[in-house]
Amino acid sequence: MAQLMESTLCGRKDEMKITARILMVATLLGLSSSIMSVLTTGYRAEAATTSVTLDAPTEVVTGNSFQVDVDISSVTAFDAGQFDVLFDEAVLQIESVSAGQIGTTNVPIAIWNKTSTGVCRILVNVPGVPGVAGSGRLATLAFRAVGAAGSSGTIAVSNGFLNDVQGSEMQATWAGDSVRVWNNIAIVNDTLPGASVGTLYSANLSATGGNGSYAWSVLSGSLPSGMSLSSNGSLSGTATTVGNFSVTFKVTDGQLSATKALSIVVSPRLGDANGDGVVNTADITKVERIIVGLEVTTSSADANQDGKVNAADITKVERIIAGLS
Ligand SMILES: [Ca+2]
Ligand SMILES: [Ca+2]
Ligand SMILES: [Ca+2]
Repeated sequence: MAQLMESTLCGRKDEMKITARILMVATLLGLSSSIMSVLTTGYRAEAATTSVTLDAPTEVVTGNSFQVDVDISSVTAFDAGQFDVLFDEAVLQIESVSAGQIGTTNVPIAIWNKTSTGVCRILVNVPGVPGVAGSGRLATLAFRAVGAAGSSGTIAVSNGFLNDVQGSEMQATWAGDSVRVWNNIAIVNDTLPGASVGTLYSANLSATGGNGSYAWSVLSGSLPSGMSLSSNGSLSGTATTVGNFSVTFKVTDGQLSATKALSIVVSPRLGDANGDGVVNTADITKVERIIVGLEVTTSSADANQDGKVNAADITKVERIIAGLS
C-alpha cells in the first residue's frame, strides 16, 4: 500500500489502475467505504497529471491554412520537451511551427524539422532553468489542407517527452486530433425571383461545399412581411407589402459558413394596376388608359401575366374583383 502511495507522478491510466488496486486491496482488508474514499481521493490530489492535447478545427477548407494548438495542462516546473507530429501528406502539409505560452511565459520553439514523410519533430525549451507552471500551449502548428473534399486528416502525436527543471522526465498523457477536409461553402443563388403582394411565393436557396448538411438563416435585413425562411433554405409565404427587400442570408454546415446579400422585389398585387393595394374598378380604368396610351404601363396592370397589357387584363381584373380568380 505504501509503495503504491509513493507513486505520485503517474499518467491518468496508471492512476486509474492504481486506484483500482487500492480499492481491491482495501476490499480484501475489509476497510469501510469512507476509509477507501479517503485513500483514493488523497491519492488523486497528489497525482496532478499533465496532458498534452492537439486542438484542430473539426472541418477545414481544402487549399486553406489552419492552426492546431498543442494544448498543455497542469504542468509544474516544466523546462523543455520534444514530440513528433504525424500526418498524411496526401491530406495535410505542415507550414510552420510557432511558440507556445504557459501562463504568461513564452515557450519558444528551439527547433523543428520534418524528419521524414509526414513526420515533424518539434523541440521546445524555456530559456535557462526558471521553469514554468500552469496551463496553455506548448506550440501552435500551421497546416495547409491539400486533400480532396471528404478526406480525413489525422494529426497524431508520438514520442512525447517533457522534462522538468531538474532534467527529470515528467509523466504526461498525449492525444492527437483529426480534421475533415471540405470545399468551401458557397451560396449558389445570384438572384431571387420577384414576388407579388397576395400571391403565394416559393423559392429555394442552395449551396455547394462543406459537408452538405446545411442550415439557413437570415443574417441581416428583413424578409418581406408574410414570407419566411425555413432552415432547409426554402423561402415561402405571401407578401403583404410592396418593396425591394435586401436580405443577407447565411448558410452553415455546423462549422463552415457562407453569406450572401440578395434582393426580393415585391410588386403590387396582380390587377392592382394603380398600385394602391386594392383591386377595384379604379384599376379597370387604369388598364383602359394604359391600353390607349394615356398612361405608362405598370407590371401589375398585366393582370394575367402574359407579357402584354390588353383587353384580356380588363377581364382578368373584373374576375379578380368578382372573386373568380
Ligand atoms: Ca531550458
Ligand atoms: Ca388598385
Ligand atoms: Ca396581359
